[in-house]
Amino acid sequence: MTRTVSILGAPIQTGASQPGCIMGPASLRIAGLGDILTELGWEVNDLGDLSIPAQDPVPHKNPAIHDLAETRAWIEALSDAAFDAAQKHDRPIFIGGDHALAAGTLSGLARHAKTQDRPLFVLWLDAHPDLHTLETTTSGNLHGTPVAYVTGQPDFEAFPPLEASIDPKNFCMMGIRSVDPAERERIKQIGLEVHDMRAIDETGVLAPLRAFLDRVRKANGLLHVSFDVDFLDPGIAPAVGTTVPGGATFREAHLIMEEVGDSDLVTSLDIVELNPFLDERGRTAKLLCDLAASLFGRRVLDRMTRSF
Ligand code: EXY
Ligand code: MN
Ligand code: MN
Ligand code: MN
Repeated sequence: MTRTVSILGAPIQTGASQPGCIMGPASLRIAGLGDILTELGWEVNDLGDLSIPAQDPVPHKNPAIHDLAETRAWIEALSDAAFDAAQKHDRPIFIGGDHALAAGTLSGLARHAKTQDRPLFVLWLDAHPDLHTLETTTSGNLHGTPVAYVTGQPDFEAFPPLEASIDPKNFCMMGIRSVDPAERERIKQIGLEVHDMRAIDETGVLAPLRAFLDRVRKANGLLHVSFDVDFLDPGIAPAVGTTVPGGATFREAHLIMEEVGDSDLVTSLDIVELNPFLDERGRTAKLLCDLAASLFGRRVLDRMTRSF
């Protein structure tokens, strides 16, 4: 039976300080995301882009003066859209747009998981833990806050009330290498599993990833992968506004996507923070599509046979 994918664009950019993520969904479509998944045998339902109210061209530096009514509106709309997509398709893919969009996708997916009576697990691939509350953030950039929001941390009265939160212990973070003091405190306080780049240098990605996948399997969990472009080393993925040196290599990233793909546990994906304004002839967008193909079934040998 053909398995179904849906693609929903969330052209959000007010969460980031460098404008341009609004063009991310278009860039990923031009790079051929839908066609690559169709070639792999998936039935692809492109749901278009969420219509987002007019956005501030440049975010305020302090959420207290943000017009959070706009933000609240699109978080609610995206949460509903993510819930519907998860109800109707095997694997919804949400393409951004900056990482603030995860406040919408993860809250909707958490509601979906509740209807299935299954826990939701999250593999967070990012240079940053995105664990600020609206009180602790110093930049005011909302893309640094989604994990705090969906795990039910305090001070999010300006965001939609959560109908279902995600247990922090169901997160596995990989690639972390830029953490603010308030985030470091909260990681300890809530017991978030974080494999920073030093840990990955020492153990490689497979051992911690396999242990996490075993937990998901044993719990009969749903698994969401939230892929932030800045997880990758800027040398191979320059098109992101928050680059941090020393990121994941091409093969580390593909190995993670191939291993998660082999587990057949993944039920949804975010691809976020692509900023085409900073890209080089679509190079980063094409790499992201290549990585999505590894998550959805393409293996290295396919490349060899494909290249003849
Ligand atoms: N922690 C810093 C801040 O809160 O502004 C940097 C956040 C970058 C967030 C990007 C999406 O991952
Ligand atoms: Mn504003
Ligand atoms: Mn992020
Ligand atoms: Mn990041």
